[in-house]
Amino acid sequence: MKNVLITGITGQDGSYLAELLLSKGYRVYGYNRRTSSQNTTRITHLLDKITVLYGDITDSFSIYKALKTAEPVEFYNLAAQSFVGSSWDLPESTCEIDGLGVVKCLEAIKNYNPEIKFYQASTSELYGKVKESPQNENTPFHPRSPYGFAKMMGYWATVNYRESYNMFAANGILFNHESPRRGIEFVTRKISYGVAKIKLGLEKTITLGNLDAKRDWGYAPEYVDAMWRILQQKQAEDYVIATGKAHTIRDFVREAFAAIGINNWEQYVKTDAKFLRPAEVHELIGDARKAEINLKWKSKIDLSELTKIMVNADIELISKGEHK
Ligand code: NAP
Ligand code: G4F
Repeated sequence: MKNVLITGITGQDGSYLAELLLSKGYRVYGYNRRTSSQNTTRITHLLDKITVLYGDITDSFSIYKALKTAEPVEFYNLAAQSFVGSSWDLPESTCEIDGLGVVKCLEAIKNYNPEIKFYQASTSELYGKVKESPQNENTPFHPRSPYGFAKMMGYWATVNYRESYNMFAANGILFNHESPRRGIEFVTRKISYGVAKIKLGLEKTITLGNLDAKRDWGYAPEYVDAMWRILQQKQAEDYVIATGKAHTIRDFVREAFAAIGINNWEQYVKTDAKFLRPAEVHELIGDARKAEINLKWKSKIDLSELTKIMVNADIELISKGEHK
């Protein structure tokens, strides 16, 4: 049986990746930071199948200890302060976690066992003010937020440890991917949750920021499969993972309301400048042809299906009286 270590196990992707790797027969170790109240809601159903180790990727020794306990063959670094919006309020800690934290993981692996394969959760936010469309593995970066420039350090650290020490270290440059497990502060979940509340008569409107931004949205369970495939290759390489289709926030809102049979969605949506960002990433669209050829990976769920999945899940959640 192969052992695997996942940082960010309590997050959206960590929970889906843990399910996938358990189904493939891995022994899963998750790395979870200490919080004052329990934050394991996304992995409650997995707690008797995985081992949770306490640690924080800003704390090198805790990473080293986790390696010693888990003895992983694969290490997926999904831990991050992942909300772009908060990164302007938390620029230093975002850099500590999303930038330096990656260096700490790589150093720990290099010193403990450089044979461990390393996956870094890189992001389309690296492209920021885009230099070409669609974006592929060779498109130059221009990050537009503390989150973006912190992740840029993580990206280049991964490339450099691969080139300098011949380690199997690879970046997945993932475009936005969503699910019913998405954090409530991200725009897709904010919309699906808001639409579900409107459907159930609990709310009258949703208040959003920039409706014109475009994103390439996929379905998270498909994207964690791409992560695994990246680490199964003969050679460590970086991959763009995306659907190849971009839609505006307005399109997402329209589809989400259509899922509950409402066409005149405009009367339910307000905008407020407090949700605008100091610098916006206006349009992201990925070219995942390299992944399609080498990894045999392609996204299947389109925007209309994605919004239905998310809105229906939120209707069920709220109806059962459960929290976001
Ligand atoms: P998420 O739901 O916000 O999960 C982030 C995880 O990181 C949580 O488990 C969180 O723990 C953990 N974490 C935060 N700070 C930590 C620290 N100092 N030490 C240890 N763990 C820490 O994010 P996600 O959507 O699953 O994304 C997973 C990764 O992919 C992130 O690195 C994100 O930046 C990247 N990414 C995401 C997308 C996307 O569209 N979802 C696209 C590209 C890249 P708590 O539960 O304690 O907060
Ligand atoms: O849902 P978002 O907050 O996601 P964003 O900024 O694209 O970042 C996500 O995807 C990245 C991959 O590209 C990940 F690396 C990152 O970790 C995260 O998962 O915002 C999407 C867009 C933005 O243009 C934002 O300005 O939606 C716009 N928006 C409009 N109204 C809003 C709102 N975003 C949020 N969060 N809340 C709003 O009310």
